[in-house]
Amino acid sequence: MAKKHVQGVEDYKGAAAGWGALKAVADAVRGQLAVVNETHGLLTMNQPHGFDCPGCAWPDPKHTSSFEFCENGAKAVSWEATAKRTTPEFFAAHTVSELWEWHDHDLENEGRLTHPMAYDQASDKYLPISWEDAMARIGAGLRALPDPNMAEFYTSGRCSNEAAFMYQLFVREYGTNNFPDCSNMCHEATSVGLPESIGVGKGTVTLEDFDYADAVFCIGHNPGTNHPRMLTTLRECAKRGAAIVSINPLRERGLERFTSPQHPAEMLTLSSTQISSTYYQVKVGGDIAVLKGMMKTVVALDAASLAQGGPGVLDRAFIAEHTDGIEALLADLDATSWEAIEKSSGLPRADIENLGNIYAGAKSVIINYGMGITQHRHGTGNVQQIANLLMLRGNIGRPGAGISPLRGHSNVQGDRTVGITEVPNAALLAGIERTFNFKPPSAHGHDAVASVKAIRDGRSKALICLGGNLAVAMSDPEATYPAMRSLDLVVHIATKLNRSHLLIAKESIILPCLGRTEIDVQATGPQLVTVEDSMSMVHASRGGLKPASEHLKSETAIVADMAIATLPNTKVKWLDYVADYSKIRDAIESVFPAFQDYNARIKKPGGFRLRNAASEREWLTPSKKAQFLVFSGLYEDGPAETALTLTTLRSHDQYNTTIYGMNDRYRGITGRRDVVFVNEQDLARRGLSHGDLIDIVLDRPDSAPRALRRVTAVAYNIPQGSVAAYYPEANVLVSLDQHDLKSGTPAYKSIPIRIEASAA
Ligand SMILES: Nc1nc2c(c(=O)[nH]1)N[C@H]1C(S)=C(S)[C@@H](COP(=O)(O)OP(=O)(O)OC[C@H]3O[C@@H](n4cnc5c(=O)[nH]c(N)nc54)[C@H](O)[C@@H]3O)O[C@H]1N2
Ligand SMILES: Nc1nc2c(c(=O)[nH]1)N[C@H]1C(S)=C(S)[C@@H](COP(=O)(O)OP(=O)(O)OC[C@H]3O[C@@H](n4cnc5c(=O)[nH]c(N)nc54)[C@H](O)[C@@H]3O)O[C@H]1N2
Ligand SMILES: [Mo]
Repeated sequence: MAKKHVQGVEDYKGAAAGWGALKAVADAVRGQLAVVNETHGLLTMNQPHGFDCPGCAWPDPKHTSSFEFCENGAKAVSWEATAKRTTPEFFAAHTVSELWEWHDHDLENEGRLTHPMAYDQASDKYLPISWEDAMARIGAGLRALPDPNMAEFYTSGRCSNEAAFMYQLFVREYGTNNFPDCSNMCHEATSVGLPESIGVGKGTVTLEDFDYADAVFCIGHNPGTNHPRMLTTLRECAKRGAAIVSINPLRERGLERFTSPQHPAEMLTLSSTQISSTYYQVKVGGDIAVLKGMMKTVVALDAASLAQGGPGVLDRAFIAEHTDGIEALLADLDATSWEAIEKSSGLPRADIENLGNIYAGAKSVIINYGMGITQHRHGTGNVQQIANLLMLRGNIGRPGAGISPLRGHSNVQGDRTVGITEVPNAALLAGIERTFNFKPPSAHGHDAVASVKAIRDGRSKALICLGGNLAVAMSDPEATYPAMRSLDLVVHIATKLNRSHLLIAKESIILPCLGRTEIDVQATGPQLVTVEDSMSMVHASRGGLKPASEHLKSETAIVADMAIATLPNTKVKWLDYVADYSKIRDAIESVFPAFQDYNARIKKPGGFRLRNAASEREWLTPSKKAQFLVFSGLYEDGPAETALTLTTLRSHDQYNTTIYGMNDRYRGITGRRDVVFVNEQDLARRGLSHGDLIDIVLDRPDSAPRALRRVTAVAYNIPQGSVAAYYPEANVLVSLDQHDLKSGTPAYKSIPIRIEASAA
């Protein structure tokens, strides 16, 4: 039977990228950029002397000789380098109550913020304010708090190492470790899980390792949309004959087929490269089961090989010399039945054994993963099972092998490296004291969820946001929005207007900053900044465009001004650092010796790699060995047989809470986001069908009723029991208490739900 036609819903038949992507870029650029900027902006992206793309944290190839084309990078750049402006006249024309009714896309689409603004209650409008006044109010507000731990300092992962370092220094001298950051909602399960397993909280591979891998696994990430430059790497792996295996509830087009814009032959002949050689659609939340099943298969293959007098399949030398805990892992695998694995993963045993065979048959394996792994109630457990699987065959710390978490924001990893953390270690604290002569606080601070709870409960009264859109990114708007409105002071350092800025506190201030594409001139001349990608490469980024407004300041300068305004007896020579960012890098090097010769090493195109002990098989765990860590049981998100689990996704036309447009090309959605992807049989079983208006209702007896109402059901190729909807709309269904038990990462991808027809 032909599917009923639903407005804006079609099957997408093409490969990823190709001409469709070129057209999308042309549209994006035409919509935003000043014509003069067009070529300059895009051509200097990810070049040795240009700026780092604010899109994603996938590394740049060593010798970037020509413009590396990426549709979503181009969208990110044109969104920042837009010719549109959100001026004081704009704010004069619209009350905050009126703007609150606008769509998130329309708020940001007004363009770049141009002036510092402060909220005026009498008119319900943001009015211009001088930088001096803004800083005086911020300083007074922060000094007025009885305890520095009553302020929260959020960081979104776009800011440079230099700005992030200055920020954490200011906040620690002020006296708190309350550093909620976007990483807490993203790869915290990695930052918490991997140190326990392998002693470092970062990926162990480099881009070169992909040249030597025999099998590359992609679990729970969507590179065609979120890390498009990765497709070039995967394409090369596929061409070379490496196995590429995807484990994902959805058949994401970028993981299936890719037409490379870098390769004219493919473009002109309308051909494409098949990416994944094997693709299994796991149930949402079924990854621990798949990983345990794969490990069971490897162990069984090992026994069979030994029985036939073969060498075995486990890397016994690696396990003996480098690891602890194999016995407990083997016992757990033994105790886990195939029946339970099949039920929890939604995959037949034969498929999982096939995955195990591919894994065991490959000499060197890389496993990539993203939010499909981390944003679960057991995200840390997920991450640690991936590490276990790799360790069984010594796939960590040698060429062509390793673990590869795909980080989110372009500098989220660097921000962490230079001190944005709510749990400072002794080395960081000692480094600050040694370098700056004050004693930073050592008590653990708040992560993102804890900060919102503290605000909700009135324990925190001020919030400073270095970028981002915390209230919309965070779970539970029903709790988060009123919490934000109860604050005494909110400051947003931002490039564009977003909904978080409209959650008005007693005092609300917006400070407009330079973006990465823009020239940053300080007292000693134009400055460069540095960033760290997903693979620990640190390199320089220099903006080339004229700033969007003459009133903008750099994030680094804004942080310094806040510090000066807040800390009358500061020990730090803030203005010297702002005048010359190379001095900030010297200070970073003094606090973190891993940045040895920082200023010299970033002169080299491509920069340098921060040492990663695990990739050299040095294990910074208490026992000095890598740890096999048991996750007991099989994690099933859904409480009952008939229950559904909702995962939340990014569309192809968004950057987190930034909605560029209403299309999701590869999933066949045009002009709308109010859809939910459901298996056809799950619909039928409930008397529903493709195109019906439905409500998604949280199915947790211990939680207040929550629902996302009147969304259109799309019958979609997704396993039974699994449902998908867009982030951030679906955040109404996630309570602040639904998060990974170990890392606090909100469980945005394991939401127990029911679906029902909407009331007429
Ligand atoms: N253009 C663009 N680029 C971006 C971003 C963006 O929004 N737009 N965001 C940036 C940021 S901050 C981040 S963190 C990254 C995010 O990059 P991704 O990790 O790719 O992000 P998601 O869209 O959340 O996609 C998660 C993928 O996991 C799958 N998935 C969902 N649930 C499960 C599950 O239970 N198991 C498995 N195995 N898979 C599952 C989904 O089908 C989807 O393919 O991208 C970064 N880059
Ligand atoms: N349901 C659900 N929720 C999620 C997720 C999910 O998958 N599902 N993903 C989570 C993840 S992985 C993340 S990382 C968070 C994202 O959370 P955030 O990082 O807080 O959100 P963004 O949408 O990236 O922030 C966008 C805003 O950043 C500002 N901005 C842009 N560029 C710059 C700049 O250069 N400097 C400054 N100062 N500001 C700038 C603009 O004002 C823009 O409006 O959301 C999380 N929330
Ligand atoms: Mo992220």
